[in-house]
Amino acid sequence: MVDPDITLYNYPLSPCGEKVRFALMEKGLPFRLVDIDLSRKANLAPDYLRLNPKGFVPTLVVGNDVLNESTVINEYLDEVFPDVPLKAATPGARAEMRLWTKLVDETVHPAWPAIAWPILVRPSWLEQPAETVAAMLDKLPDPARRERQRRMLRDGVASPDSRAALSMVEGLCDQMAEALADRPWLTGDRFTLADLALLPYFFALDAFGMRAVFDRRQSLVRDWYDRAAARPAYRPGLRSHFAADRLATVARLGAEAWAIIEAG
Ligand SMILES: N[C@@H](CCC(=O)N[C@@H](CS)C(=O)NCC(=O)O)C(=O)O
Repeated sequence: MVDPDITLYNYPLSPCGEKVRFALMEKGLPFRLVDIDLSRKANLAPDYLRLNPKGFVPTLVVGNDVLNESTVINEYLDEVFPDVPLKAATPGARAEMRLWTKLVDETVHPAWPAIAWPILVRPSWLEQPAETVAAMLDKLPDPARRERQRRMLRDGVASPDSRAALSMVEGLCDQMAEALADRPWLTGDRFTLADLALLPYFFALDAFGMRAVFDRRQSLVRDWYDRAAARPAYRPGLRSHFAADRLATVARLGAEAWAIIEAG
């Protein structure tokens, strides 16, 4: 078979983009990776907005198909490239799988920027002139998103948004532990789009030096994460797919954020 023509527009450590990248790796599909630098708002450049009108990563281009929305993209990938299946085996388990991906889309991801943004983006914004930052904020089309970024720029992880997001992660861990009580993966014996949807958030917490958030809370979630990160698709380990200097930077920034969180 001729290799499919696949391009992923992503920003390293952005969970939605990584979710799609991990799915491509699980399926052993070759792809080109284009970095969209969110810290410089490259996602709002007119050429990129033509691919993704909401100005989000990821975008996946497969031949003539231009795809947005990570959950939709992963379902598409599983349909078009079914050789390594990533959907649960039975209708009941597939329904469960979709409840997890729905939870990620509706609850986990909307809260997530309050943890990640202060670490991944805020430091570089603080180094820029106030007018440049104001202009970047003004470009954001959604007023609620714009106001949250303003709050997080001012307060970092001390913002109420960040505290609420960490409680959300704790509740999520409890829910996952319930599901994992009698099985290795969230919907059964097979690693599915449900596990894939959550893995990037846990990887990011690990990369930020914050895995205590789930390690301390639920050993079943800790073991799930270690099992997932060691899957053959990511050999020699999930970390090896991220630039070492980027990981070192986020670990340093994460440690500073964690000290503020722990001080409460
Ligand atoms: N529902 C979308 C959400 C995508 C999304 O929120 N992407 C974030 C990165 S994880 C983004 O591009 N943010 C741009 C910004 O904050 O300006 C999906 O699942 O693809």
